[in-house]
Amino acid sequence: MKMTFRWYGSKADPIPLKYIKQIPGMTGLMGLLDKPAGVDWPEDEFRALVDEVHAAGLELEVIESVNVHEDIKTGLPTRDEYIDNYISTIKMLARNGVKVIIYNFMPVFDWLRTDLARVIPEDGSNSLYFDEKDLGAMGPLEIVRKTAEDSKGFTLPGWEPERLALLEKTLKQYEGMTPDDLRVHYKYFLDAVIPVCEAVGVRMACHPDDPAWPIFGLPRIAHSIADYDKIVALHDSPANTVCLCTGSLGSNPDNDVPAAIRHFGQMDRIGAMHVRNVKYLGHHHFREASHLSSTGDLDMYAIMKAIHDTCPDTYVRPDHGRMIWDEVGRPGYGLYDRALGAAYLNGLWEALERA
Ligand SMILES: [Mn+2]
Repeated sequence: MKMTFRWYGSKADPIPLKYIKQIPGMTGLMGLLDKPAGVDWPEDEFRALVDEVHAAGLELEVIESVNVHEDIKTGLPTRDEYIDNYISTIKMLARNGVKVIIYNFMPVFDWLRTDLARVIPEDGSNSLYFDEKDLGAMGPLEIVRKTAEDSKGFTLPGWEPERLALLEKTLKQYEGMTPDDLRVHYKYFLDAVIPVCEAVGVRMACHPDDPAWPIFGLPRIAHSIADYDKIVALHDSPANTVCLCTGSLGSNPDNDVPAAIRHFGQMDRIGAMHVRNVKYLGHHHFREASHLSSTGDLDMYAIMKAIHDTCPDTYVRPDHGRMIWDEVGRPGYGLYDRALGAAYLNGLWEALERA
């Protein structure tokens, strides 16, 4: 297991790399470049990021948010140009030491919350929160406006302004599209990129829908074991893998998260893990909890044991944390609670190693 940390780059992230390096057991980052979907990432810019990360004594083997352009997801004729750019980016990342690319194939919204800073009554910290009842009154355009207002000035992954500017047009393109239609477009994409990944030694890892059920009538195809069975079958290859995010899949109590890890771990189809805990508050109603099992509803020991038993060499990062100790930062991506989460997960791992 390689313990890693998401980092937005020195211009966009208030957390210095040396703080991340000081978290015990931290080996590297799940990094990203803030680029619009569809562009071919510039190598000089990426190389500079790699050099900066290496200079801090950390690795950069996992990259997140190489976003898939909506024209690919909706199957437009213009998709081939964007797929060519994606392939060029895969090759560039591989040349610069990247082993895993985390992405998603979600229409329009890659994650959704109704409150980015809901106070947790027990201790006064706050975390990301979702209640479908609150969403009921809001359409997609209103939730976008609210999320932007609540983001404290930070850009949020999946909520990039250029993507959202086209929201109305994009939503129209999905009208009438079924999950099967979306999978046809997905297969076209995978058939193009996975052979390239095999050739250059990179694994694609698909992040689940978050929350793990359909929203706004959009087709969503990555929120259960059955969904992922279909995804890995679209193009059967060790390079076509799952980014198993326990908090995203676990937002739906119907998903048995440790069983999902075992299932895809045994198949060698887990490219990376996001590990966090969720507290259920009702139907389609939850908040994010600290990583400690007893503060939420996921069994974090069972999750780490499933990783230990079936995919012990994978990359793990503590996913979203709460905001604690009056930290001001990007919702979900503060330093303190994620550092506590990493320490706790590393503690579980040490116990599993010694048992
Ligand atoms: Mn995640």
